[in-house]
Amino acid sequence: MFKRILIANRGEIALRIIRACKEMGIETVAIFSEGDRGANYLNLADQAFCVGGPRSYESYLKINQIIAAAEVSGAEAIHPGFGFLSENAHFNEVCRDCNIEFIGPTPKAMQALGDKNTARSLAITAQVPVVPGSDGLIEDENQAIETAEKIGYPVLIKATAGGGGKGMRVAENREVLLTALQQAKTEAQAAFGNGGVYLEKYVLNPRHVEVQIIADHHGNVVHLWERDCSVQRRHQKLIEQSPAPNLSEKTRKAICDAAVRMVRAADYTNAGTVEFIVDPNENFYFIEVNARIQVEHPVTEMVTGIDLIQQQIRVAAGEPLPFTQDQIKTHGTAIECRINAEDPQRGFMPSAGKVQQWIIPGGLGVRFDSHVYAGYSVPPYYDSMLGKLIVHRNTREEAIACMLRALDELKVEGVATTAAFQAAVLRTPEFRDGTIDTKWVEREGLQKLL
Ligand code: MV4
Repeated sequence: MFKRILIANRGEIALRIIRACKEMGIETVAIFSEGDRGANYLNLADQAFCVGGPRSYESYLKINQIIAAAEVSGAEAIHPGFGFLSENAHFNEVCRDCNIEFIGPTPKAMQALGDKNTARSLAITAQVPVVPGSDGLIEDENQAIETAEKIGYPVLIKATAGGGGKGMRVAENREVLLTALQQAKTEAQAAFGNGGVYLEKYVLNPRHVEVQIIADHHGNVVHLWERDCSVQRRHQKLIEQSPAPNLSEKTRKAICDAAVRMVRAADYTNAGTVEFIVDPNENFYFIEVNARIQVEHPVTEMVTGIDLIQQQIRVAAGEPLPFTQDQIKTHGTAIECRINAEDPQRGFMPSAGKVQQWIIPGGLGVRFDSHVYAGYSVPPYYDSMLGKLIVHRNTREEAIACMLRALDELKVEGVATTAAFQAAVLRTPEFRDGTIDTKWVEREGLQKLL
């Protein structure tokens, strides 16, 4: 087992990893930018190194600075968290070349799954359902037209180097297809240095259901059931929950088994999430694999009782998984609200500044993962998430009531937060009935909710 782990991240996920390490008796090395100097969570690490200026490209993305901190501190492994370098196969490779264990998949698996068309091909070989679409990348206009005619409009043009909603364009009909195709390729080339695109039939109003998996280096792959992340705005998830409401046991099991097949086909190890979309008839389709721990991992931790960060560390240290698939049961319902420093009354505009008052909720089944405290200044350089409010109760009704009470108990002065918006969503019959799809927030119009 590792004696010392460097955490190549900041904020609440850095604190989360510090907590996991402390319980395992592993020393922690934190890194921070000038924008995070003095943040309280840094005091919980055994060592902390400033790796550069406040902007991400000056610090949290500076591979040489991070590797230097790992070498100076004697860290044997690096946990990348999410965002930043967490899915950067080059960083993954540099760590391993420097004899530092990267807590995550191999560079090869990360690279393969980072290319969305390659991932789609892997899904097909693993007999995982994909959306009807092109057979590989679109090489010329005729192929695009023939494919679109075959699968039917509207079609989605997707950048193979994109993902997470980046590099996607809808083409409603033949007239707009070719211009949309050219625009998508140009944008992808500019944004990702790779203009490769593929086509898929556009599945209307899908739900977003993702499956948590973890795989060790001994051939064991297990799923930790699913999360529904359909309450989102412009690809920003706002509320996540497990189990997915309104999903038959049959489909639930089929999606989770498909996720395991996908991970095996990709020769993937450590924690990852296989993302699907589910249409109104419960047909589900593979979309992409997120080769990292995700923001919403606590939802799965609450219903399974498994500490995912600790399992990641054990897998990276070469240990076999301590459980088999039939030992992983879920209990109750968990719901997470991402509390962002954004103002829903002003188009979710980021609201940086000093947190004057910070009173967080408690009580049965309430968890709040956050690095924030009264007097903390929210830096404007990074994403706006202040923390995650997670509740876990025996039934979905109790979990909704508990989340509403907890959101009302949260008192933040000094920055605006999304809490009131999430409370409004939780009060709707659609949320209670589990009929919200990924377009609902935009369709409903935010103002109506507030
Ligand atoms: C789709 C889709 C509908 N049809 N693919 C791609 C990135 C991933 N995170 C979600 N993606 C989607 N892929 C097909 N063939 C719907 C989504 C999707 C989505 C698309 C646009 C805006 C918001 C969305 C939220 C969740 C899923």
